[in-house]
Amino acid sequence: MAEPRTSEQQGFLAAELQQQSNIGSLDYWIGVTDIVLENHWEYASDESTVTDLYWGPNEPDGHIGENCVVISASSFGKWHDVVCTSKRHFICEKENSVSGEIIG
Ligand SMILES: [Ca+2]
Repeated sequence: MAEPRTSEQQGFLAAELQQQSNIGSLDYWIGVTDIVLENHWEYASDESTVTDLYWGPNEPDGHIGENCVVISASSFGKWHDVVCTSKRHFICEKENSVSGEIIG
């Protein structure tokens, strides 16, 4: 799952959502959750604390009912907390085999 950890990675994902019209109206899971401790957001892959959060206006708003996060094309790539069992598209993340950097 995509886990935006820098402003560059967040910006890359947001730009991709805007540029690709076929995906431009949809939300996508990212690997961020507060399911372990309410309002403590951590990355799903390693449970490390998310220090840079990119919430949309009035988000997060779901409290204990919404513990998973989508990157929202309709909010220009900002994040929304949503119900974890809802069906969404998702973005995979893989390591760049040459540089070791995340390439999205
Ligand atoms: Ca929550």
